[in-house]
Amino acid sequence: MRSAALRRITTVAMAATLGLGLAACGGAGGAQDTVTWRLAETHPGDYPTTKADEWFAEELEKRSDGRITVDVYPDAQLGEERDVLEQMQLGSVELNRTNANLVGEFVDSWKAFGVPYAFESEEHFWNFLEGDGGQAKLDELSEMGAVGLAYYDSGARSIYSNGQPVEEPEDLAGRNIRVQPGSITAEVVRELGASATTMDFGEVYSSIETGVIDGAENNLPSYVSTRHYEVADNITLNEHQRVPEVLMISQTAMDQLSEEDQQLVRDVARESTEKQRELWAEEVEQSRATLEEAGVTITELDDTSAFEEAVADLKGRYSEQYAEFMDAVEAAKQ
Ligand code: GTR
Repeated sequence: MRSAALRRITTVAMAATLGLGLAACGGAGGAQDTVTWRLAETHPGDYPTTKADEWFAEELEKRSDGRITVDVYPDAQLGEERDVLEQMQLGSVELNRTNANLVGEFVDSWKAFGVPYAFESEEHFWNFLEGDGGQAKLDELSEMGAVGLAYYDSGARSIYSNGQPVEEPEDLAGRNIRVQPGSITAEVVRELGASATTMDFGEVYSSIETGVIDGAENNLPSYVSTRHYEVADNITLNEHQRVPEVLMISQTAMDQLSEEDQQLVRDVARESTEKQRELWAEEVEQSRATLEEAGVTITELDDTSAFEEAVADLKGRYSEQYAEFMDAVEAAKQ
């Protein structure tokens, strides 16, 4: 495992080097003839989000007759998600696929995605994302100089750890659970009864292995692809949050294109959602099979009410703070 400090230095150096290549060819002012962009992805090449990024890149290159080239950098090659969000603002990364929880540090209203048990089901979640509520959230990304292009599925997040299986919130007492930077999940985890440590994704495996933390929370595909199940072998499907993945582009990059090409970028991104959702559904099934084969304890709950009750006050507070979001979530129930 690379150390955090080393990773950061590598990231900065890489960003600086890549930054030199920023000036795309093309005429002075206005739309450029051709552009080459970088797309940052934290997951490995065979993960559903990465495959959707690749699909987006290939389709865009084809349909723009080569005017738009997107190079996908998987495996956090351009840095951890939080660092990439900063690099986007500095102009050294053009496109980014990130999890909505991370965005909260840059656009406060995006913390709303972390409200626990906001969505009743996958159907409700997608109804929201594909409706006016979802579009309004994408529009809010202008606050960080970005254009929201599309959502990808990320299922529901659940808690995993080593030690005895967790059947009720009380069982979480004394466990230290890693959460993503920028989100309200630390508070959610604390209300559930555990302690919480904020940490970059790439540091989680070694931190569980060395006992710095006891576990983390995520969806099944991430739990499997990171191999966290090797060091934290029980997961409880308490599903405290449904947090989408988002594909975004910096406004500066978008402004390099003609109106038509901007529309093409939007269209192809939207279409890539369909692709990603298909891949996602397959991946969830495969992940489950991998976990069962590995002997991981998957604790299914008859209902999540004990967990929901534990976070009810917090949910009430944040629902008031993000009332507009929660109204749109409510409206998406039909
Ligand atoms: C995953 C998400 C990643 C990353 C990760 C994390 O579900 O796809 O982008 O945010 O969670 O927990 O850091």
